Amino acid sequence: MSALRGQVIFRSSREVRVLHEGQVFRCDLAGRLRKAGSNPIVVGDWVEFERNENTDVESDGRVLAVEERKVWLSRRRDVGKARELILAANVDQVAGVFSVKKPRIKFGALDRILMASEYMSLPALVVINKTDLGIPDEVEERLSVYPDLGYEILRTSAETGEGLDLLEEKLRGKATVLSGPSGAGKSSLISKVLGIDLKTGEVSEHNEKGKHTTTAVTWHPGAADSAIVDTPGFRDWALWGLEPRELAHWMPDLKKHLHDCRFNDCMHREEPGCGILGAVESGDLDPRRYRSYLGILDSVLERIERDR
Ligand SMILES: Nc1nc2c(ncn2[C@@H]2O[C@H](COP(=O)(O)OP(=O)(O)O)[C@@H](O)[C@H]2O)c(=O)[nH]1
Ligand SMILES: [Mg+2]
Ligand SMILES: [Zn+2]
Repeated sequence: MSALRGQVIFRSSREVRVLHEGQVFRCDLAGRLRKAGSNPIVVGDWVEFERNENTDVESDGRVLAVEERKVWLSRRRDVGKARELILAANVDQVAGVFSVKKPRIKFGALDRILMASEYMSLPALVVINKTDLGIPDEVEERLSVYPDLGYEILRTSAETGEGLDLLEEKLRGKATVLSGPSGAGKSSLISKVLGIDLKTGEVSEHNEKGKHTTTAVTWHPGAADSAIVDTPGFRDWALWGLEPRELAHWMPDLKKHLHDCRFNDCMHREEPGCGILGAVESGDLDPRRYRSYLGILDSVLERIERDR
């Protein structure tokens, strides 16, 4: 029996669901693919699988091999020892999804998601959801730097439908991975855009972070080769794989001034002749983005120290 080709749309410790010509096959993994190790098979991977001839077994088939990944979005795992968590592979773009309130947008997390996207050369956009709750001026002001950096901002409300047509247009024909804190409205937006009914979570008053309702990454196929990948929320979006010395390279507004630094190994903190510090002083660089860089640099260095 010949092998078939399909794409992983879901995986748990027990099974992998593979989409092949519009049909979903629940597959087991060949032994060597089940072995621990980091991210042997992730949502978005293209795989070779075979169907089970034997109808007595519960699964529909078995994954034999995983094709090489072209591109993927990673962050660092929230818990346990330092490990890469690949959110999704073989996507075309990233959308950082945040809400104005409940939970309130954290720009540090947004900047990290954008940096991880730059690192993988994936285009990224910013979705600000829950516009029905109003966007404070201070948030609008902070957001205003992003379009110039190449990140389009979409303002949506899954509640009232505002901005959903434009969101749908931006997602059409592409595979997009959504990442953002729990409760921002990722699953609600996907439900609305694709006309499906995903479980969404209530955000309790005392816990602005919201409940983790989406517990596994899921690839939702849409019309015409489009797909939206839902991912679980996070406590703290931590970067994976980016070298501390190169962090500024992944922030386009900082990168612009790198060639002005006197020293090659400048970390842009208080080194003399730093082009980035100079740009902050002359007003060519948004001081909040610079402070965000410093915060991210600190946390990356701190984690390296802790992992030692
Ligand atoms: N007011 C308001 N609430 C929303 C909106 N979108 C989602 N929610 C609510 O926010 C909560 C979290 O939504 P969910 O889609 O589960 O967020 P996720 O964790 O990012 O997937 C749910 O109670 C939703 O009903 C919105 O645009 N406006
Ligand atoms: Mg969700
Ligand atoms: Zn510098």
